[in-house]
Amino acid sequence: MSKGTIGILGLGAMGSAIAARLRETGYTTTVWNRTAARTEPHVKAGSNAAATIAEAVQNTDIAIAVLLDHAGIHQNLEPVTAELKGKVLVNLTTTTPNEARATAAWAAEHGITYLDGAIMAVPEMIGGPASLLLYSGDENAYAIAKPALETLGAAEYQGTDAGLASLKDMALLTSMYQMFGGFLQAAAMMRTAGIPAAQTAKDVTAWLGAVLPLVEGYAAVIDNRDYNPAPGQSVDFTRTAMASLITASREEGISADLLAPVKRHLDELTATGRGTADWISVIEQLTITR
Ligand code: FVH
Repeated sequence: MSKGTIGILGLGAMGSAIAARLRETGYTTTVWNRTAARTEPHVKAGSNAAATIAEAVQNTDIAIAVLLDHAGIHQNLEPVTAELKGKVLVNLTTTTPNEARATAAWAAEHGITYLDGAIMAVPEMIGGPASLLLYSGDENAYAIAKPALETLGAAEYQGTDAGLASLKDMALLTSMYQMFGGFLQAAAMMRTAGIPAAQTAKDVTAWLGAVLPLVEGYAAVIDNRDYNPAPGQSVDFTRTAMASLITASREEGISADLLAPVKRHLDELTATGRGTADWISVIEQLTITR
């Protein structure tokens, strides 16, 4: 027995994985894609294809949008506000927190029950144990869509501010890219001695695995904003260490551009008399006045 009809708007790699998973778990799916040919494999697998986005929305209880970006969302959904009125719209397109909030405000204006989402998974992971999706926005939308959304991966509701899922997504991706940047720096340094990246990958994985749990202690200090006297490594100590890393990179002919910003913040803390504070007080340098 069908559990309800879900419209999937956008059949790129991610939209296709979501449509397949919803079919597999017993949902009736209506699919729409700008390039209509992309609906064909889905129709063969049991989905209904809609010729227009309006038709896709009309025939669904819940519409899930998985387009490339925020601009595409508004370009395609604004003409179908009448069809979306009174329905649940889940937007899984990656956007910034403020873009998510803007879409939520637009949806509210048009009587659309809006939930924003962020996917912490690649298409192959959808429906698997490691798949995590973050949601924020209208609580009622979340309650209605939850059974379907839980088939895609673990579902975490962040709160009624529609920007929260995106904020967490962006924060986690930021930490990921900074970490991968660290690996690239390490691999570039080791390559100067003929050590292949495959070896450095193993070494970095072991090293980061050993030191990563330190962030929990850092978090306690940050939450108390209790940096002085330093419970851990001081600004002055870390500044010296960072200077060595920068010099070592440059001596091997490797740019230190990825390291320099942290050193600049440490320099500023020392220059303003905060050299004895814990080095993680760098976090206070990151807030810029808006
Ligand atoms: N793929 C991934 O690993 C990541 C994981 C984390 C979350 N992202 C986000 O998911 C959104 C969709 O990503 P995708 O992987 O499906 O992306 P593509 O395969 O490139 O497909 C893009 C779809 O968007 C359609 N599209 C693009 N621009 C427009 C537009 N102006 N109007 C209508 N549709 C548009 C495109 O249609 P077509 O090119 O086939 O006609 C595809 O359906 C994305 O936000 C990721 O950041 C995925």
